Amino acid sequence: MTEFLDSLKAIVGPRGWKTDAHDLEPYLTEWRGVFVGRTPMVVAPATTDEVAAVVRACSDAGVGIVPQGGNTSMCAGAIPDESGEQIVLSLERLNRIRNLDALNYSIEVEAGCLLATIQAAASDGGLHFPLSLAAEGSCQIGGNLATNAGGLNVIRYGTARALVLGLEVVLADGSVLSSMRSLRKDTAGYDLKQLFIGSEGTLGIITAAALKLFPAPGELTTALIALRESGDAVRLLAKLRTALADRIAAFEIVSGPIFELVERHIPGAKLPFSDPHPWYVLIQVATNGEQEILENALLSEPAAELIIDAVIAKNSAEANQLWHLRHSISEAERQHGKALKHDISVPVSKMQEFLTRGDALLTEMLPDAELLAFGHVGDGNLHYNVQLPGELTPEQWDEVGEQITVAIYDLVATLGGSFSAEHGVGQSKKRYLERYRGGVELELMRRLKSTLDPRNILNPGKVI
Ligand code: FAD
Ligand code: 2HG
Ligand code: ZN
Repeated sequence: MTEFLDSLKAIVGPRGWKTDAHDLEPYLTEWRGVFVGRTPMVVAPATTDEVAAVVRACSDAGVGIVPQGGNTSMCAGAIPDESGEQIVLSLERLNRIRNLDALNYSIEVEAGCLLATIQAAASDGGLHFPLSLAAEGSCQIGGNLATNAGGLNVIRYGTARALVLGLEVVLADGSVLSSMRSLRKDTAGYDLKQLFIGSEGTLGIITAAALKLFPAPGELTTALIALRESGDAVRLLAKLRTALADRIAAFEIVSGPIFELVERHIPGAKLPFSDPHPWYVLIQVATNGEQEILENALLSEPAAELIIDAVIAKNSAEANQLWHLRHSISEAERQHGKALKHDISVPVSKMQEFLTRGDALLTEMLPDAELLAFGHVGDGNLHYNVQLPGELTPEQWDEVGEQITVAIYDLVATLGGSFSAEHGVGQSKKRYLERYRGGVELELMRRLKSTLDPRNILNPGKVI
């Protein structure tokens, strides 16, 4: 092993590796702290050629590589296993913006660029990169693409996949596949880049991407709306879409108990209503200086009859305060304690049925469980998280937790949905892929994996 590690050190140079236990620690613990892995070394190549050389060396030695971006995965996808034999390959030094082509509305970036850096570069160029999520200050574009991240603005712009024009990927044998073409149209053969988007580092290592940019959205207006029941959020969206069409940039649902957690755990967080309400929707609309567009849509029937109360942000400071509440949810939930995370999707038309049947199911199985639900209504994607009663032993927690998770996922499957909407499969959801994506679909995934990574060195033990 020492000789092998020395060969990696020689490829990346003195600034490109870490072996000290204290330095390795942040790369080994996932965001929630539930899974912890081990590794002899983190390598951080600074160029695509260095990534390729590291992969070739690992392939020759049969050593597993775990690609890591910002390590914000919600399913323990970016940390090594406990064997202590897998190398972590951090993309953090591969972080240059290669080119912004304003006329083509595109930007070429390296995989280790922080999402927030790309948003800022687009904005500095007078344009807009719409992918946005609470982890945007620490997640990297390579990780976003490897997980096909969703986030807050999917309703208007689509998931990460929809924002990709071209990709550069290091394959398992160390060869470099480049489709860095900034084209809107290209029907020359198979669209190979799609294979790597959402493959969670198991089919190749993304080293760069050509991304779509959009016109700056102009003034955006945010409102926080209080509702009686969750189904009203789906009904409200349908009604507002008629009035506002694709001006709606975000439409997020949050349950009352979730915002209570945010107020309890996040210093300074305060809802703008005097009384708590059962459900809330946070909406963002491109109003282009005409705030009354949103106000009128909310005040007129049929939307108005669904709304108990609403606050429209008067300026960007007030809007930021409202979004701060939304961005703080995962952190508040983490501080509240271990919860079952269910990142599910169903067709939007089935959301109401899912919520009604899901609630009944939880009440029947474990009346003391606390439902912590929020999510992206327009995408049919709910974070249907569940806190189990504190008095359960760890063994009971695992057993009861699994029963509840399977019951929820079974319901999702019955409604034509997915057990993983935007966070991926990683380690923690691997067993469900077998259960819910069997047959030809899973068989083809396995064939792809063994064709593209015959020695199983790319993120071994994840997804499949
Ligand atoms: P990592 O966590 O480092 O890696 C994720 C996966 O991608 C791993 O399997 C890893 O091996 C692989 N990978 C990373 N980089 C590469 C690469 N260059 N090439 C190949 N494989 C690679 N997700 C959403 O979809 N929507 C949200 O709204 C959202 N909100 C979040 C909020 C918080 C507070 C947190 C902590 C996470 C959130 N996430 C969300 C989950 C997470 O998927 C995203 O934060 C992000 O897409 C992961 O990027 P990352 O750079 O941290 O990737
Ligand atoms: C979000 O929508 C993220 O904020 C995180 O996808 C979800 O913490 C979660 O469960
Ligand atoms: Zn989400």
